[in-house]
Amino acid sequence: MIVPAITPNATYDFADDVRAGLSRRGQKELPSKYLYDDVGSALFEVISYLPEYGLTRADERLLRKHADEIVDLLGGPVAVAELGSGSGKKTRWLLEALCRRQRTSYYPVEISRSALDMCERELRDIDAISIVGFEREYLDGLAEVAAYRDKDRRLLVLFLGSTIGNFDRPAGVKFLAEVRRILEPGDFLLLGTDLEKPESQLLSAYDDELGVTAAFNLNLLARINRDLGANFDLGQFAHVAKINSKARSVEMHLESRRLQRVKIPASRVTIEFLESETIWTESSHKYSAMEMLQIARKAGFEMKGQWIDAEWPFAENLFVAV
Ligand code: AVJ
Repeated sequence: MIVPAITPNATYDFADDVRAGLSRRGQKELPSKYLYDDVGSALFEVISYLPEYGLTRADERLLRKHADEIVDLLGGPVAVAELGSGSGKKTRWLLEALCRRQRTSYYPVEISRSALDMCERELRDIDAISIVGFEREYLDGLAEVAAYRDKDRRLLVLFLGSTIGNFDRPAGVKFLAEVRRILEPGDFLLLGTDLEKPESQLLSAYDDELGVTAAFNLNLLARINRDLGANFDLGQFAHVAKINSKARSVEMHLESRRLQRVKIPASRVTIEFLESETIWTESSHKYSAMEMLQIARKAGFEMKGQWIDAEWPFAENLFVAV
């Protein structure tokens, strides 16, 4: 079952956000959430299989290996809400471990309808599960789940795949504090965070040999062409991955290969790009295992457990709301 989006025409927000991001003086930028239309979500799925990009596989290995231990730490029945379910593939391990003990409700919260459909198809065969998907922004969806919560069950919120890394550090803490405000003391947050690693490894993870990440990034311009009637010439933009050492992040940009003008009718603007000027499309922040303790505390949680993958530095952090 899926609770559909309330806003029937999200195209207007997209047009406004594109105008705002590309009209900025200084660094042009586009919100990374728009990378995930149907094409973008499918391309990200491919990225997760690339040898250079170990993040998703590390996340899944940890969940598979430690599912029972994580469930033990919860100490009783929970309802599960997941922010950004994606395909639902890696969540299976945790849901199976929970459902072996008792009937469990699973509420994926996703802005992508196709991702919700995919995740429902992927997981509906699990015994003793009931799935209700919410086609919502993360915090709106979570607030809705919380409003209908069963008072004698804790809520377990999943925020996997290091999606938190798309926020800069202060905004990440603020987001987690907002999650915390929707929760009750004793509720849980399982947070996946990609850990710091050598620059060369990060650069190949975000600029792979096959060019899938380049396609994923360029698809944002293709999407603006499709949805907003723009005339971006994709051959005139190059995918670039850069390390930001100060922010401890990897950034993706789209770099204009020459001076050019692009018309975006639905946003009612024409944008000029200088040669080599970039559009900043995403940041992926990298963390130290230790700093997750402070992040938990700043956001109103306490660290209950942490698991780290040996092959690809990545941490699964179990927080409890205080
Ligand atoms: C899904 C946001 C975690 O930042 O690593 C993959 C997205 N971008 N390759 C990430 C992404 C380029 C990914 N997240």
